[in-house]
Amino acid sequence: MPQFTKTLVTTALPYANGPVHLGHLAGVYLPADLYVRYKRLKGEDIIHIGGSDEHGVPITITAEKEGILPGNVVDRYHGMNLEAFRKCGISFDYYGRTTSEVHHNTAQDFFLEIEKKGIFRQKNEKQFFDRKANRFLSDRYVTGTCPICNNAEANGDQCEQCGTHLSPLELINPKSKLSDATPELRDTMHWYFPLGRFQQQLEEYVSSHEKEWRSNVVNYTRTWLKQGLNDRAITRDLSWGIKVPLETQEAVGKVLYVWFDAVLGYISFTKEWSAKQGTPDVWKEYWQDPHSRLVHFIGKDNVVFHTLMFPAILMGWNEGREVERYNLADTVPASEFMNFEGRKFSKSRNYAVYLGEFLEKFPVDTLRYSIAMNYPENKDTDFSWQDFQNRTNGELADTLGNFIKRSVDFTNARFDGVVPCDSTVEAWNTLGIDWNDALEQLDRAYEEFHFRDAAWLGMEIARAANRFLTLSEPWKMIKIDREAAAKAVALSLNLCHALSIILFPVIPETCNKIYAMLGFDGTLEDRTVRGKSLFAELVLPGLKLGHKIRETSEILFTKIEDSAIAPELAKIAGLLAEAEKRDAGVAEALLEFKPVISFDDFSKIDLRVAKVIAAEPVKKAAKLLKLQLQVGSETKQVLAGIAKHYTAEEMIGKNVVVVANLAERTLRGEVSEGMILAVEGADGKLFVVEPSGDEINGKEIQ
Ligand code: B3M
Ligand code: ZN
Repeated sequence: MPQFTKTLVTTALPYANGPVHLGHLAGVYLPADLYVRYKRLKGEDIIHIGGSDEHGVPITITAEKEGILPGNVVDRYHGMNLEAFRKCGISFDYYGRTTSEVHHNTAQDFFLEIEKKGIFRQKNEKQFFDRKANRFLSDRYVTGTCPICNNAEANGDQCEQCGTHLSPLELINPKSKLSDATPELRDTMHWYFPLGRFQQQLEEYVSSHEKEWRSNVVNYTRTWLKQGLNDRAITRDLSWGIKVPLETQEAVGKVLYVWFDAVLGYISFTKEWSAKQGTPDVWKEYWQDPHSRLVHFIGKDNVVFHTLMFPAILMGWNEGREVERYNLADTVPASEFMNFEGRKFSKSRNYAVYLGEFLEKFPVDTLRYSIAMNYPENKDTDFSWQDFQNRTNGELADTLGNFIKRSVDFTNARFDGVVPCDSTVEAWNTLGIDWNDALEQLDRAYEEFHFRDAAWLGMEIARAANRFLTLSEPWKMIKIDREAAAKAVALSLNLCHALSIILFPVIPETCNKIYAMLGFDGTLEDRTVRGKSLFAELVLPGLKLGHKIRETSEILFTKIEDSAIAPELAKIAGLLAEAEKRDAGVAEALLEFKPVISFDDFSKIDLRVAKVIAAEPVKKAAKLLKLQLQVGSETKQVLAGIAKHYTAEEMIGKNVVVVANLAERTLRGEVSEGMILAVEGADGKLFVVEPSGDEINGKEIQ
């Protein structure tokens, strides 16, 4: 691996339209903080840049829902999230906002540079316009009936019920969310970024980095590359956002698409950090010096924006430039998701634990530790209150806390609070762990983003230390062999010191307490100096004969009683009961029959028995299967939203019932000439209606 002199770490910018929860912390901010704190301990030059994503439709929709201005929404949640991160000990070097002037200028500069080179394409397209509100409607502002599953409240970009990605033009009975009016189609012009123009460069970029990337990151990225990259609209008709910086008529009312601006926030915020330090040009060393390393921490849902879009935007800027060329990401450690008590976090259903709320009840390091031990590195993991309680009581309190307190108290009681002798390297090896090997493993765990391993290895050392103290029994030994007891105490105190450094990335507040109990002034942060590795010093005992520790100890972790967890468990039970009621409500609602129709209306529907003779998945539509049906002497192609319930192979040979005279529609560029009948069973599973018998093919249902 090449030697990097500097590292720039960025963390995904959370939308400032709601409070951050445990899932966000687990996937992005805590792992980044562990990495950054560890590298700082090693004396490396590393900065952590983050901030709020304050533009885009998520913000304006929240504002409209609450009847306030978008500016008020972002002010509220930016402040709230910044405070939550501070309480969680996420040590950002800078936490910016995309509404800042520096950011607006940066994003507009990028737009102009790429526009000047003629890279963007302009396209006229039809878009819904709300006459009452006098506004073009971007995807999320249109709602209507899903053409796949008939959900009457599908969004213009996606149907939440069946998950299909949609365009507003595909919705049946489209309505404006602003006024409820039926919108009309009008021509509008948008700027497109031609991702396909960078296909080859991106392939080369990915090929040269993927060895270092996690398989989920490679898979998402490769899937996109394989499908061929398309033009992406990078402007929107919205009033909230960064104005398209052109004076032309076409630019009126247009803002940059939020993803185009958000990723550039990483650059803007590094500039702001740099200015705040009083060195306005230093940001360039992190972005433009090829020896600096760039690492994006994100969740798995943001992968392609960071491995394809953002690099392509930077390639657009770099094209034809000799100077001020930007670095592309070296690695993108994207996490899987952390669930909560077996279910996905859901902001909209309030099924979440928000950070601020959590920290009012439990100490920050219990949270950091428990999340680090459940880091969703390569599969989804689960946070449960039971696991949280077990880890806090068994590992933090009984193992670590107990070991530190016993060591400090015994030294004060029997050795006047002084390290009674020097400890030797040989003594470390009596612990039953190979010390050098353990340190190397820890280093690898952090450097390769295996944070669960890192936290676990740290606790293993605490376990070994605790075991050592228990077995060597210096409180008994001192009566017969004071020297042997002194050795055990010296080693224990040195282990306390080593643990304070080893566990510092995971539980910094606690480690500073340990450090203070060992008699040091200031914090471990104060001891971190660029160019000097505290971690490397751990190969030797750090506390010498005569070192004076503090006279008082403290209990590092109090045990969490069942009674403290009980209200949390009750709350979950309540939320789950509510969800069940809601689901039952849906079932009841279905029994409210639709309005009566005449016999003539019914007889217009031509229902036929058909046989599936071929079936295949549909590109970019995970829910759809493309079926070829034999209906008597005719064949029909039907797109059915059943791919989550049946494989293509399972469908072949089945008899189905098809609405044979339904008007043709085009979905995902494919024609669908009918619909097949299916019914939803428990848990949302679909069952297609399957009449049996070969002789009935093509027959009408009556
Ligand atoms: N705000 C999406 C999200 O919160 C988006 C991330 C931007 S990172 C530049 O998932
Ligand atoms: Zn749907």
